[in-house]
Amino acid sequence: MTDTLTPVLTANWGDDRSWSLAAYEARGGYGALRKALTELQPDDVITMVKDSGLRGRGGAGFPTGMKWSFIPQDLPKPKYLVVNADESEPGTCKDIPLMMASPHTLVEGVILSAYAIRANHAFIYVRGEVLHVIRRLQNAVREAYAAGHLGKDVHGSGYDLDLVIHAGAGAYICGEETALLDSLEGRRGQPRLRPPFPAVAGLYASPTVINNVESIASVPAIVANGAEWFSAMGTEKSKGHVIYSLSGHVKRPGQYEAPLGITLRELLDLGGGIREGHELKFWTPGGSSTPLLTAEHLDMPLDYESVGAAGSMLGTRALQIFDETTCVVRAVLRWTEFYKHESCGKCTPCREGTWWLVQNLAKMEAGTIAPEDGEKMLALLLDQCDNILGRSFCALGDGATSPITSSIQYFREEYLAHLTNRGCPFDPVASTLFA
Ligand code: L3W
Ligand code: SF4
Repeated sequence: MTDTLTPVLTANWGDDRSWSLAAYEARGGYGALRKALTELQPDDVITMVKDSGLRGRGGAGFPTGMKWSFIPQDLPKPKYLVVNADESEPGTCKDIPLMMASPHTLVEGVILSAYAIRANHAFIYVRGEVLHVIRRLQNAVREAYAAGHLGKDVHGSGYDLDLVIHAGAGAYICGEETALLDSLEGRRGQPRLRPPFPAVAGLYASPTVINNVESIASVPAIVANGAEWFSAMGTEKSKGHVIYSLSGHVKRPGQYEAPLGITLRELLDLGGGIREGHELKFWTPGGSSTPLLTAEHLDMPLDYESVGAAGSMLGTRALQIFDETTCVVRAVLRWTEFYKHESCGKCTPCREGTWWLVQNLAKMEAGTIAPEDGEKMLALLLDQCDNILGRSFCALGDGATSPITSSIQYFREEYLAHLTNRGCPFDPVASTLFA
């Protein structure tokens, strides 16, 4: 496994006015689009993406080319492409920097992907709070229309494409693909029952591909360099380069682009390591919806299979790093409050369950339970998680249980210490980044 960075999506982030069309084209931008329109049929692009091994970068890792091939081309309905740019998973900060630094990479990816599935309408659904990103994307779309990359008869190919930037209203649940579609249609964003999957009945009940920003932005380089170039990076089943968001108690937090299969130890070396004089206590591989891991997993390859075998999920590769000054119970309580707040309320296990989880975790964190009742409270928390996991309507409910069950697995004694100590045994100031 290589420990070197592989700047592809991030290659131009340091360029002067990297977000402008001129800077993007100066580096060969929109070359993949011209190649596709002159040399490739839509199905050729799907085959290329399939052969590359690209898997969805939004968290689930579903094979992208396979998803595109599910679109029923014989159905007499319009086809849509929707980009999920509702990045909100705690710790995840890769799509927003990508759209800020290089919006044209995404726009070119949208055009190639829409061409592949024969869609004439595409949407980028952006998280509502990030007005600066929305403006930057709108500017890129304006530039792309003016240059003939979008609109009627793109570069004389006979292919038409319109691209709309749509701002959400700041609800985490709208990152769930079917809630996103409801929101895009003007309804309250709540998950729909699947199947039918969006590939068959998505936006306006028509065949729709929904992919994450990073997945779509990966397409231009695959078309330009070929499927083999991409699949030569990564591991046997987890191919290519990805952006890891490194945050928390590290010296140089930020976005690090590297192949799938790199280890956290290697990434920490690139990020300058844990802050001086401290050591790793726990971390999330893919945001707070993925079970916590510890220092024993430092040398585990960060690919879908290895992280799954360790009992967690690679998710969005949001590596949140916590050193020994952090109270795991407080961190878990904070995440659980987030899930309770963001629960859309559609199903009982998640709506009621996250409320109960917060109540019980808060008591545990404050040490207001008798020490002899500690084991009973842990059993109750695990039982509540058991009644949410697999019984919720969507992944939000399941994800809410991950930090709780994994932290009890690894840090049971720390939970109980809150009770014998009659409160949190950690110094709240020591765990801040500036302490
Ligand atoms: C057609 C089938 N399509 C599956 C498609 C499906 C979707 C994709 C993956 O959750 C995870 C979640 C979060 N015919 C299909 C099919 N598909 N079978 O494949 O589907 P699925 O259900 O495996 O996952 P999901 O619902 O997309 C995503 C985790 O990601 N996560 C959350 C991330 C949050 C963000 C953010 O804030 N932006 O990304 C973090 O780990 O827990 O497990 O397109 O339609 N038979
Ligand atoms: Fe809504 Fe939570 Fe149920 Fe998902 S699991 S549908 S977010 S209440």
